[in-house]
Amino acid sequence: MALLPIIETPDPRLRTISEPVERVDDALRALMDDMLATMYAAPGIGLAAIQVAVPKRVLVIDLQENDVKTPRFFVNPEIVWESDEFSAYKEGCLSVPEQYADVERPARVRVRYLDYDGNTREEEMDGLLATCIQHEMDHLNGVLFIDHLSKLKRDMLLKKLDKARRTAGAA
Ligand code: GNR
Ligand code: NI
Repeated sequence: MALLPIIETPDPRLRTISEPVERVDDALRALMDDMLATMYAAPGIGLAAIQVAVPKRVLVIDLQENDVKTPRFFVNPEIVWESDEFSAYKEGCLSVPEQYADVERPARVRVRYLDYDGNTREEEMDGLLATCIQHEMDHLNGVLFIDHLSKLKRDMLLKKLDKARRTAGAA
């Protein structure tokens, strides 16, 4: 297993539309294992392949509730249903480090995907899992959580990020 470098905004590769996976094979499973290790090390609760500069429709999630590891792997995920009801969650992103803002998304979604073994599955999700998979699926389409904010809020957040980076550089 290897830890992979996570790319950060404004890296233009984060704007890539990732390509569907043709088959779930050992090479793809090796990528998913490396993504999971990278996500745990970050630490984060989700990671899309494009965040490690691989433009494939693959993502990993582990909410680690009660400190219990429950890795989940999603290949070619599609939202087949979403609730009319929305919920807001304070989101962050490993590619927009240490910046947080409220984002509203459908509270529940039903997702079709291929699992670690390449089997088709469908699952309804709510709560943080629903928020997280929508955040990760946005990455597959080149979208970041800051794109859901008003221009004013986005610009303020990016300015704070810039300032944090400059402060870190001076230290
Ligand atoms: O670690 C992460 N935490 C998080 C918190 C709220 C909503 C979404 C996330 S995903 C993020 C990791 C990440 O950047 N995934 O793309
Ligand atoms: Ni993210």
